Amino acid sequence: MLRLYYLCILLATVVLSVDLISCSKKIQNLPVEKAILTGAPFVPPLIERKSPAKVVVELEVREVVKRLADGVDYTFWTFGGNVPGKFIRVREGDFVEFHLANHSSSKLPHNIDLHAVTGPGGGATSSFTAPGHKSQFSFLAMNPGLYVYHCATAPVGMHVANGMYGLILVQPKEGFEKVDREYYVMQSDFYTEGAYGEKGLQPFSMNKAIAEDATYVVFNGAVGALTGENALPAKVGEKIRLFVGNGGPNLISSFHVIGEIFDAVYTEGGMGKNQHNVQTTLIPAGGSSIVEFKLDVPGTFIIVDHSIFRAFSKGALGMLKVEGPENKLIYSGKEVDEIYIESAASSAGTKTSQIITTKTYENKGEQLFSQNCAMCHQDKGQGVAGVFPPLAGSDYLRKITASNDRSQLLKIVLKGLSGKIIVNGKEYNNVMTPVAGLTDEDLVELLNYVTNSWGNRASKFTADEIKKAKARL
Ligand code: HEC
Ligand SMILES: [Cu+2]
Repeated sequence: MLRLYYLCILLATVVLSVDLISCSKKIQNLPVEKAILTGAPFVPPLIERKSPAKVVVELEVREVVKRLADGVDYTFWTFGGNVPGKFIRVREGDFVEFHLANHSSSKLPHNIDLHAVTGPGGGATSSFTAPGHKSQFSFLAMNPGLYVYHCATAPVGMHVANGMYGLILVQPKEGFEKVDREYYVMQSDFYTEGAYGEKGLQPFSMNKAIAEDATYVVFNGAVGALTGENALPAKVGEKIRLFVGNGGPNLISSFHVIGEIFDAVYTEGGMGKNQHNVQTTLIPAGGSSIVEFKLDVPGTFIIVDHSIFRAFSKGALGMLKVEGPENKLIYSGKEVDEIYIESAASSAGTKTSQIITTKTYENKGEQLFSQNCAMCHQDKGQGVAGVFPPLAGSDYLRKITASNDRSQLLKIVLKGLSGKIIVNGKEYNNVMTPVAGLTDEDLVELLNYVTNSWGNRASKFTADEIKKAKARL
């Protein structure tokens, strides 16, 4: 059987070769280069070539066990060893010779469907590759754009759900503007038997995948792949270009960067800046978008899927960390915080049915807490199970206030906190973003309120202590 199969392939190849002779003349004259492939968040360098080339792409499929979240492992099926797959960059008019290898340790055959290919299955039918084998096919990169590629071996949904997708950019032949930094960000959803955060090697849940009930929604293959130390670095004054893909398998992304406006968007990864001043761009499953923006002010800009529970409860949260001088003209930081007394005129027009009860605060500390912390830690500091740890009766907080380095608390507020922590015996593994705009006096009031409310007790912070601690951060 197998022999016959190979004979058929051989025959097909011979027939094809005759056809290829005329076309191969043209290709023979092209310069040959090996494609530079990069792992996310990195992007291969801009192609500055002015004419087509024959570009050889070598991609290896591997089935690997890796971290999906802290304490949570998953058997990912990958293009190149990581999720998302390696970024491929070619130029419009290039002749791409594609080599797909399937590592001998793989348990399954795989193939590749590149949305940049014009041809049946986008290459899938020609690239079906058993473990320990490699396939080759070629295509002409005719249409410039940012394209998703993915495995299309049955059951397709499962191969995609396990991480088999990546991006290929076909640069337009007219050239592509150089920017200061380019990054590769790809969103996708994962379906595990265990709930979000449940420890151990988690099997794929077909039922959840069919119900489109994602357990994880992440950027670049894992919770925290773009936060904390993995945040994307950049500098004030730079122009940034993000190549954003969505591997799905199910969800559509409402891609948003908090505190930025996309100066230009290449909607759905088509080649043309067709949109300007966009807040949130929609990225279909199996689709992409290119966004560009200039960085005017420093700070940590949070990258989210604005279907916001995915960001704060399922992992779809990343960070762009921008360093450089402030520009108070563009963003002032908090300028005024004072008691608001309604004028008689504005109250006069208020119908009784519209009267809103205004909360009165015991003191400044409570007000600051309510404005800066309560949305996550809740108004009595009780937290939200599994997501936001409690501050009321928190042993984690008590350990800090009882230690001789209380500056750790200030650090949490001003620098944020992420990664695994245990509070009152329960594990949290989430991201607290830094709280900005508080003066030293505010910090004294706020920290004294937090450390002396809801049963918490600690000696008072002084302005002097805060000042010294701040200087050491
Ligand atoms: C956007 C949501 C959010 C806001 C706003 C926020 N936090 Fe947090 N905070 C968190 C999360 C999430 C964690 C746990 C981080 C982790 O898992 O590593 C946390 C952890 C903490 C901890 C350590 C754990 C504990 O429970 O003792 C302290 C203390 C804390 N926050 C204080 C504050 C204070 C004070 C403010 C207001 C100035 C604040 N947080 C605002 C989300 C938030
Ligand atoms: Cu596959």
